[in-house]
Amino acid sequence: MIVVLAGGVGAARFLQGLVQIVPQNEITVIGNTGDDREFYGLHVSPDLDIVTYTLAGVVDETHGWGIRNDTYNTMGQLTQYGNDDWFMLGDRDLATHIHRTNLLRQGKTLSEVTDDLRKQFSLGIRLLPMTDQPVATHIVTPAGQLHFQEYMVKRRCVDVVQDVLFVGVQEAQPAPGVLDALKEADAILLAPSNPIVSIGTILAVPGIHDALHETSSMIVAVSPIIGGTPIKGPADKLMSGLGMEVSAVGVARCYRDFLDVMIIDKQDAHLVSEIEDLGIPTIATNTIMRDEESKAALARKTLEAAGLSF
Ligand code: FO1
Repeated sequence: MIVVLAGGVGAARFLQGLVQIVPQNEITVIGNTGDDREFYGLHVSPDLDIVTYTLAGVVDETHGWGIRNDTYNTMGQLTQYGNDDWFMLGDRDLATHIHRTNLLRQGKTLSEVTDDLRKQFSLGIRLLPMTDQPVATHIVTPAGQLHFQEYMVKRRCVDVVQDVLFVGVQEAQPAPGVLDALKEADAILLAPSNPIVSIGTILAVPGIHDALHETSSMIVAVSPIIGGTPIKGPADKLMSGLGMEVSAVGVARCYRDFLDVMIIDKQDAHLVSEIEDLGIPTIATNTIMRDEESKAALARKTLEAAGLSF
């Protein structure tokens, strides 16, 4: 079994490569739920949905989230009633959130609902939320403590980042299957996702970091930072706000106490020796996932780095 720790868009694209090489029933994805938030009383799980929609081939590729060719009639009506429109939920996407919320209110866990949605989209992978308990990523800024979606989507990352908090994480437990998956994996891959608010959130769930430290599986990470800039999202602002170096070296430092191999982009080949000085063997290759071929090539390289061949 290949286990992938995943955030949103970068992880979903990486997984599109992985499923070209590894049968879906040999892949377990552990997804970040720190971005989850209620909108209009509905439970929205952006990172789980991005993975599901992308692998199902229905994602809106221009955004990286939501459903392709969705309409926004409900949103339009809601704004006429005076509601906020900073978080755009398409009509078909809303059906996912209504369905999820309905099942949660009936007493199902987020793991059960996520599995139901995975089946609805005919995916063969196993998709586990990092936890079934509520955890919310908050960004501490001079303007106050903001939910991650408020910081990123509503305020477009303009606020200075002073700290990042995972509210509720101390009371959270890994979702059923998460620790066993990490223990029994043939390889554990950290997708090119934000090391603070995607992978970092997963690592903050009590027990997960220790499981990575203790597992005998090879652990390989792909840097989401290329040439000092994230491919997508605010990783640079979050890392610099927390006093970290915004580079593949900074990413490697986040994972240094359990990582076996680091994959960085070939543009950052000059950083290989610096990362290897941390005790982490490092491979420089193309990590820009432009098309299906480059996604598959990156997945293959990552599996090879874990000592696996398919
Ligand atoms: N991101 C935006 O920048 N603007 C949006 O209006 C927006 C809506 C949205 C709706 C559903 C969903 O699952 C994701 C959505 N996202 C939106 C993306 C999302 O907030 C972030 O990309 C993730 O949280 C980070 O992985």
